[in-house]
Amino acid sequence: MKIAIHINGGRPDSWLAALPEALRAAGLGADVSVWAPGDAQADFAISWSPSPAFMAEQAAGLQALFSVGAGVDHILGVPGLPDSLPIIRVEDAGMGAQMAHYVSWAALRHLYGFDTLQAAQRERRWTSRLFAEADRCTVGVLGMGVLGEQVAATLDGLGFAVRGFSRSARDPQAYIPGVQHMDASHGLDAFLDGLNMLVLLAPLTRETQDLITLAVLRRTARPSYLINVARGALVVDSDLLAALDEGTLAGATLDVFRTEPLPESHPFWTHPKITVTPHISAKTVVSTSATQIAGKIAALTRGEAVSGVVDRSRGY
Ligand code: NDP
Ligand code: OXD
Repeated sequence: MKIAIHINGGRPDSWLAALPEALRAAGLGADVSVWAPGDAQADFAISWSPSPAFMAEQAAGLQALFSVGAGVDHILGVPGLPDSLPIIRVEDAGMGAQMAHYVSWAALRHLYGFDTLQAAQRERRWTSRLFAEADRCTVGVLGMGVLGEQVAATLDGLGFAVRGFSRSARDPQAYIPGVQHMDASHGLDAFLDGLNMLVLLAPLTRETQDLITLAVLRRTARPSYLINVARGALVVDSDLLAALDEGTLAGATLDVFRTEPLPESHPFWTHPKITVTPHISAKTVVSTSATQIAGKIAALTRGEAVSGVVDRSRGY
């Protein structure tokens, strides 16, 4: 079996170190190498943002293409991707806990007004503030998938009032206790109504691209707070700035952007109400992801079905 690693624009070293051992542990012997143009056909590939050249040479002969991330928008738009090629994404593998920590940090920081307190410290000003009441702060998680559910459960554990939204319905009897779930049948407006914080954790698809407009933000409580850990293109940048300027939003913590790295001239860098982090809210943990991928390759070679296969019609 031949496995190609193709981390376009990134470093493949850690995958090259972890994958052979993970495959051995799954009972597979394989020739694992970093793809170079002209290489022999691989059976499986592991990739981030595959290049059109890779697609042209390898895609048609692959049994499956594994995304090293939870999102797959970096693969779906690449020219030359065959319709029939299964794309399989990383599911959690250590990202859920990181995401829960990051969102909790951003939510608590806003709830307690830590930025204001820090500014006061710089001026040696003793500032008293109202007690922060998490249970009176409603946080909405848009995208209740593998990561969103962990974020919602963690926020619930911290005492926030939590609401989640996804495309499909959930069984209310069997859902995360304390978390109110809504879906497309309730409508997005019902989910947004009265939210004090909005967390974006839905994939970038035809449906979610440019979903977060000024009109959408105005449906939340005024002022609310935005935390985007999904993809930058869910949000219309100019509408986000307008929402901050008019007081619809008190602030935003943004980990993802339309163009990454965020261009030096972008207004988000210097906006006093925006916190920018460089797409670090949940990094792929290579060791656990390699184990997960190796397990799925072993299952596929036995003819078994695996989870995490992207539904091309939905786009995630
Ligand atoms: P999942 O596929 O498990 O979950 C996606 C969720 O979004 C599902 O609940 C899905 O609904 C919901 N959803 C899809 N379309 C819509 C829509 N139009 N409106 C409302 N909800 C929708 O993905 P993960 O939880 O694993 O990952 C989510 C995203 O997080 C990734 O796609 C990626 O973009 C981003 N990410 C960012 C990282 C970072 O470092 N910033 C790291 C990792 C991921 P349903 O349940 O009904 O299918
Ligand atoms: C991912 C990411 O999709 O890191 O996993 O953004």
